[in-house]
Amino acid sequence: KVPAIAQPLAEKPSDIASNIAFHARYSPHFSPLKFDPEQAYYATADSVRDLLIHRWNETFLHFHKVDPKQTYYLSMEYLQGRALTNAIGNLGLSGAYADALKKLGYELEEIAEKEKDAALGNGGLGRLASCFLDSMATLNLPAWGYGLRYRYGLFKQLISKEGQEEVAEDWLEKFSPWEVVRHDVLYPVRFFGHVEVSPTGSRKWVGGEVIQALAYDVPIPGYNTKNTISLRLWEAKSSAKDFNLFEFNEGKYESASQLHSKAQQICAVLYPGDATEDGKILRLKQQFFLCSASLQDIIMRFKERREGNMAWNWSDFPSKVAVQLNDTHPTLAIPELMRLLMDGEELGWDEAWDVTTRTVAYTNHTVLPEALEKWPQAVMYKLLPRHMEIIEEIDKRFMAMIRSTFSSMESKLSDMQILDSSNPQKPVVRMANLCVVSSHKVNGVAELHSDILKADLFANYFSIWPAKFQNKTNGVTPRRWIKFCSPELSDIITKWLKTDGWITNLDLLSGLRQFADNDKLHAEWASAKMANKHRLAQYVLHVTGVSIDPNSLFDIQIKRIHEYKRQLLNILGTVYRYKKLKEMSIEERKKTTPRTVMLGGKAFATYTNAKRIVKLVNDVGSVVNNDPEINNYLKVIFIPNYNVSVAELLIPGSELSQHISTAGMEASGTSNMKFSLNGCLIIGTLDGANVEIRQEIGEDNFFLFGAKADEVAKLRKDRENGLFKPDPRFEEAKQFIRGGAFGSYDYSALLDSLEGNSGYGRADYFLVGYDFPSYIEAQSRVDEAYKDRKRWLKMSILSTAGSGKFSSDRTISQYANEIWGIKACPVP
Ligand code: DL6
Repeated sequence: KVPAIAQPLAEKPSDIASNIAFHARYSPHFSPLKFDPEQAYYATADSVRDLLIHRWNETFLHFHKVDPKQTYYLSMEYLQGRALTNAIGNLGLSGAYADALKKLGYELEEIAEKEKDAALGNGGLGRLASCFLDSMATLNLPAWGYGLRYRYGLFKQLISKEGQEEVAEDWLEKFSPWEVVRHDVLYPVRFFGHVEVSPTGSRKWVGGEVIQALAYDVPIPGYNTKNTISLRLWEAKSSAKDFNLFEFNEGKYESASQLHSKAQQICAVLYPGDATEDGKILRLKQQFFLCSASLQDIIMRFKERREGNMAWNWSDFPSKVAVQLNDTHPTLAIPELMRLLMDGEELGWDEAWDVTTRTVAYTNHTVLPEALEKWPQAVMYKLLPRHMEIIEEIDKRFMAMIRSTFSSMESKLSDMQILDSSNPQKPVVRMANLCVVSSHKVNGVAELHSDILKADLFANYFSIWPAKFQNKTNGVTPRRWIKFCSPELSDIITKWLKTDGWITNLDLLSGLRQFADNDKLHAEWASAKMANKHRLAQYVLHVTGVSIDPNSLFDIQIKRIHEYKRQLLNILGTVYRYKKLKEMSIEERKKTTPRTVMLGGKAFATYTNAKRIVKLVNDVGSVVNNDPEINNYLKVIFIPNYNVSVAELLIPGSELSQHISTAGMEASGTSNMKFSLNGCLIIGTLDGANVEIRQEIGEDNFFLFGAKADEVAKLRKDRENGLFKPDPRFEEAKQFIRGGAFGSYDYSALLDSLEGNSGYGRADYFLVGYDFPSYIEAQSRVDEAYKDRKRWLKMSILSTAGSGKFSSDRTISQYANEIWGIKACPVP
């Protein structure tokens, strides 16, 4: 047992200041006696870490003692962003730390900006996982996250005349003060090799290469509670015995350290390109590495908590452990749990299958066919021979069950099977099918999306297992996404609601509805929004050199660049607006609503059309922003290197945000929730969570346009049959670009994707042309609404008031009650 310490931890400003000074001196990371802002950041983080470690240890001990059922969230992605402001805020020490730093000559905000974002994810799915961790901790739930410690997370986006350039983002360049390496938590993970069968028929996976998984823990503090949970990130390493000293001394440097470099590759980057076979093997290695290390750890903990108890049984496992698969990326957890139980713990198939299926649940986050993982069987056999045997057996038993129990479904078997060998040249494993067959619950992430899963993607499974399917509409943490990123607005809400209880019970926001017409609240609301707009304008000037007017309407679209998210619709609408402004007289222009259109987001490095969209936005901006006739009425900004901390500036400063995906294609969206929570109005389609947001905040407060999800298939067919007639305004906007209004770059390949009827296969698959007229008409309604300040402010307040449902606390409580069966376990 570690001896107790008598000294209390610092929570008063003067004690905190001396604790920071202590760390600056005695936890040195730089040359001695330097106390510049960066050093002050590390010393401050070290001092916060002391407090977190204390709570963390208590939480761990408490869970160990109580032995509650615990959830393990397996995710290949976490978009944590910065930790300092969040940790101090969750500890309730923002004021104390600000005062302490003042005593040391610094502002808290200045210090906080020195932290690099931890961007171990691509977009919505990873950020959702991070919001979920915050809610799990805040709700005192016994739950942990598992992920990978990528050396290089999401790339840094540079913008030049050529468009987007990707460079590695070095979040660990110095080190992260938020992780603790656990040198005692180390598991072997095997790849390749073969299966050995003993004379008794038992099977064992042997040979191949074995890499060690080492745990790095990141503390996740709950808000206003002692509970502090873990995000455990695995790092791959080889051991000294894998280093061939003899070969090295012979000058064979590469072969001497082969396994070292293989280990390094595993966690080198988030989502390595998987177009080649080597790329596929590396990505699968990553996925298996996460699953195997996490499950070995979970089983170890299950056993450790049963030490000295002779009466336990493996069938107890699902009453102590829930494993949630964040999309199909950690699907290999299913055959790995089966393998560990059968080959390691000597359970029979039926018992292992019963334990596995009662433990694992799966969340689907996409219906896009290209995002539904299918791994070549040949690659799987090579890398994971024992797992392929298990998957084949699951598939065989599943088909036998369908034939015997649901014989009417026999004609659907080829769609439902896990192994798809319809193309004998390229047989694949369908990971989503493996998840559905092996999980006790399957959920979508918004009502519309879950309905589509039941009616379409997983319809056959739904017909045999209706009780397996659920909806869990996504949510966002109100701590990061309003309380800490918009403190002015938060204080106003607390003042008018006469409680800050809304921070952990977001439904209380509905209490603002009664004040939606109140002039005094309007004045305070407008002033907080204006302060946030000024802050954002300063940032835009800093990163782009363009000055924007805080009195113009701030219109923002920030998300990954993808054709289905339709940034192209936004920019074509903006081009149309620009052209119309050019055609107006000065007097007419003066009557328009001045706009600043901001777009931000990263395009996947090999996604050509997405990169062309980034370039187009930048080219349009260069022309519009330098056009002296127009730039008082319109500005177009591309925000470079969009990430979590940039979102924390953009969202509070926004007034209109665009969530304009083709209906039926965006599973949920979560930035829509953050915007409306911050009193920003939405222009959007009936897609993903937009549908529920509109219901909650009221139809009158949402600028709706576009085709509905159930119309999309017919519209695509009509188009193929030559029945689509483009609106002249759509043609005008495209023609303006083709004519060279925004420079000499040839945009025809991008614009051609919006043309044609049949013959191209996917002619305007995303229906930009079809939705264009209703989009610009909705934009005109926005312009009119903005002119009426009182009406706009009321709509803004009602947006915040109607956002209560979209707290990740609500989402996580539903997962806890309806999927995991876990209960709060607060540290006394
Ligand atoms: O559920 C979180 C997030 C949703 O809000 C987005 O609508 C959805 O696109 C995203 N899905 C993915 C899927 N990636 N893969 N595979 O990122 O999930």
